[in-house]
Order: sequence, then C-alpha cells, then structure tokens
Amino acid sequence: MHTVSPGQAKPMVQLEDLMQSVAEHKGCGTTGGSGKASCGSSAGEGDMPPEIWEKVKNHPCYSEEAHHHYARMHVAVAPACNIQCNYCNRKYDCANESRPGVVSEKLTPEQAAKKVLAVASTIPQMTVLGIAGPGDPLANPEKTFKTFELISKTAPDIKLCLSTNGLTLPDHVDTIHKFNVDHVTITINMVDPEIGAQIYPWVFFNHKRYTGIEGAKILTERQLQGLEMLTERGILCKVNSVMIPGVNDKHLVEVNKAVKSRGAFLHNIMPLISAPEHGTVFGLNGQRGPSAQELKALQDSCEGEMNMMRHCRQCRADAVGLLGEDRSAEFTTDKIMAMDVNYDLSSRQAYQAKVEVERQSKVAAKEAELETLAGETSDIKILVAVATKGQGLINEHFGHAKEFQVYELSAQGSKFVGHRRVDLYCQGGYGEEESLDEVIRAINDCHAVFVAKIGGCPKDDLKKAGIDPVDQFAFEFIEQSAIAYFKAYLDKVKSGEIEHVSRGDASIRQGAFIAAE
Ligand code: CLF
Ligand code: SF4
Repeated sequence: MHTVSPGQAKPMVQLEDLMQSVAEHKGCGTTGGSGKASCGSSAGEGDMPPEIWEKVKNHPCYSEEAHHHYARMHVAVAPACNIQCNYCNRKYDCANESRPGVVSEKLTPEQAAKKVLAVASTIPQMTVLGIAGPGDPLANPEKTFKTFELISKTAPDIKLCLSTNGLTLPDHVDTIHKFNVDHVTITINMVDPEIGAQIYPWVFFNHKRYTGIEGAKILTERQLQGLEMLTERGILCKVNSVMIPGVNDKHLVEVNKAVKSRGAFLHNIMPLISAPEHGTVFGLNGQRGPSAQELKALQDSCEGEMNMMRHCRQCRADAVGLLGEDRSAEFTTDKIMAMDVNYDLSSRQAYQAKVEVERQSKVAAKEAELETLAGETSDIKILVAVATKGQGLINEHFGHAKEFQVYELSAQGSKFVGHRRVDLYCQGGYGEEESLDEVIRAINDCHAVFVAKIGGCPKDDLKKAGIDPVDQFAFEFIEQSAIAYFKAYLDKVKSGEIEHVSRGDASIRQGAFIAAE
C-alpha cells in the first residue's frame, strides 16, 4: 500500500510533483497462479504440484511454514507512483504492503544489487528479493527491471518478487516473464468502481489524470487484466487487499471470488493501519482499521479452495530479514558500500540444507502429535497465543515479546491465524501495568499463552483474565506443543474437570484492535 502525506492527500497533484515526490509504497501486491491449494497456509510438499512447490517452498510470504525459516529483503528503488490511495502518505513508505512509518533510503539499481549480495552473504537464509516501493515498482520500470537484471546475473539462486498496484501491469507482463520474476503481488481493494472511488481519489493513466469512479474503473480493469495475463504465463500471483471497515470490508468477499476465478494463488487481506499522525486521508478522517477479530472473520469467510495469507507483517519497502524482524539498519548504503562482499553460493546452499533438516523434523513432530487427535469428533475450537523469536519454537520470554503468534486449535489440528503486536511488557527489568493490560487486551480471545518463561505477577494477572499462562513447552516446537495442549484440554472437558467457554466474542466486546504503529 502507499500512504499519503498531508499535502499529497489532496487530489490535485501534478505528475511532475508526483514523480519527484517520494511516494512510499511498501510491500507486495502479487497474485499467483495455478489455483491449487498452497501456501498462506501450512500446506506442504504433498499438497501441490512439484513445480508450484519449487516456487513456494522457501518463499516466506507464499508459504506460512517457510516464513519461520527463510528471509526476504526489499530494495527501495522505485520512488514514484501513478495513483493515489487514501491510506497512503507519500512522506512515508507505501502502505500497500507496509505500515506507515520510516522513510526508506532510496537506492540506485547498482546500489541495490550490491545490497542484495551483502545481505545474501550475511543472511544465508535470505531467499527472496522483492521490489515493493516505496512507490509503485511498475511506475518506475527502468529502475525495477535494471535491478532484476543485475541480480539475476550475480545471485541467480535468489527468487525475484514484485508488488504493484497493477495500473500499468498489462504493459509489463512480458518483461516480468522475461526476467523470470515468478511471484507478483497486485494490491486489489475493489472490483466495483463506486467503492474504488472512496479509496482512490485519482489515477494517472496514459498522460491523463482520472478521478472518482472513472479512475477507479480504469484501475480495476487493468488490475484484473494484468492478473489474467500473469496467470496465463504460469507466474504465481498473490492479491493483497486492505480491509477498510465500512468501505470495502463486505465487498472483499466479491474481490476474493473475482481474483480466485482469474487464477490468483493466494489472497492476503491486511488490516488498514490508520492514525491521524500518519497524515493520510483516512487517518485524518478518523477512518478506523479493523479489529483482529473482524479481520479473522473476513479471512475465514474467504477461505475455501484458495488459501488466505495470515502471516503478513506489512513490511517496509526496505525490509531485511525474517518476516516480523527488521535488520535494515545493518545494511544502510554507507555500510554496504564499505562491506567486502563474498557471495558464496555453495555455503548458502549448505546452510539452507541444514534449515531443511530442521524444518522436516518440525513437520514430522507435528504429524506425529496430530495422530493423537485421530478419531476426535469434538467441534471445540480454541485460540492460543505464542511468544516466539522464530524457527517455529516457543522461545521468547513473555516480557520480551513484541508480538504474539496466534494459532487456532481444533480436532483438525493447528492453524496459524495471525499475530498481535503489543508493547513490551518488560521495560528494563520491571513490568509495566499498562503494557500488561495492553497484552491482555490483544490476546483476550485466546485460552492460553505459550511462553519460554514468565514472571509470577503477569502469570497471576493472566489467570485472572482467564488466559492460561503455559511455560511447560519452553523451547519446544509450537504446533506439536499446541496440539498436545489441545488434546489435554479436550480430555479435561470430557472428564468434566473443566468447562469449555468460548472466548470468541470477548475480543470484539473488549476491542482487541490490531496495533497501529
Ligand atoms: Fe516482499 Fe511482498 Fe514479495 Fe513478500 S513482502 S514483495 S511477497 S517478498 Fe510479504 Fe511483507 Fe506481507 Fe508483502 S510479509 S508485506 S506479503
Ligand atoms: Fe501509496 Fe501509490 Fe502505494 Fe497507493 S499504490 S499506497 S498511492 S505508493
């Protein structure tokens, strides 16, 4: 998405201003191709054709399971944009796929290529390079494709990924194919121009500015045409949609159908992040974002044959690292240019082979635990929150967690359904009551919170709020532990030791809002 600065929030911006201003589109907008079940979920190798598995197995956005192990990076080579979104402030990075916040350092294609080699040498599990802004990559085609060209020559093992608003996509599909860009994200927020007019004040197309319904009509036609052209060529497409309560929330079910029928591989419905200090039209109008519960309900209602991405972190246009972590400060232009880069393909491959062994042992442990639920017919579902630093392990202290991953547990097993950002509870050695309240609010639809360690006071407060603090699975695999916990929970319910109480509505009542940053 892109965000809008106060000045640029006004509809009448000249193209020259537009091209010079630093439009900041962060993130991705890909749709994907082949229709078969895949990867926002924890679908694995047996669930899809081998050629699709090859494309998604180590892409952290296209595979929920891969995101625990593999990293992506973005290079901010695309400053300009050709549309205006009401959730975008051009002072900041594009909101299509990132949260408003910090202005990225703009790079030339040559600087970007050096940065990719520097990161690939330092972080061997970095497998994907995405161009996602800070404007629209296809409003800056020369820089975008020059970057891809340089990287495909120097680091051929890295997957190339692109995120766009889709306005000029049909014009670039052949070039995207030529450069072996296998993953494209299109941000599609509507297929009805009347709704589009509430989101996009204008689009700039064929040297002319179009406003209102007329502009939105052009945009939706071009987006859907581009999606069809990509999927015809076997390019995996993901669609990102920003959920804007009262504007397009109900309509996104229609969007889901429209993109699914055109071959999109994955749909990523993201929450609007909106606050007055972002200076966006929506932020200044008081447009709210959805609660975590509202977002999950919409994602659930769209989940059918097409997988829904639930693990998106709305990352910046210069993000580096595992999803949810940001190592971009280690790779500023000054630091990169001073680095002695040694890109060694064989050591990267050796490291990734070890990652695969780790990953397989995690999958095997989950499968084995799942067998304990065989024949289980209960329709009970519960959510659990998990403090983790990655690798699919419960390996974070409660007080150090900046976010909790949320899993839904049922007789079918465990499913990742989202994450909740929170302020650190532990501030320099002692807890902050306000932060603890915030944590409890954020996870109050969960029955339990799994942690590596937790102090006595927060433990008591969590219990009082009806949330079970669980540290018995410290440093063990998340999903294996969660299934074991759920099995024990069901056994206790059946024996009458405890009564199952649904906590599903609690977050709506008490407002477990997704934290806007
Ligand atoms: Fe980047 Fe996007 Fe490629 Fe991923 S991000 S261009 S597909 S490599 Fe990923 Fe970030 Fe969410 Fe985007 S977590 S904002 S979905
Ligand atoms: Fe901002 Fe353009 Fe991205 Fe929209 S498409 S969020 S206006 S940079």
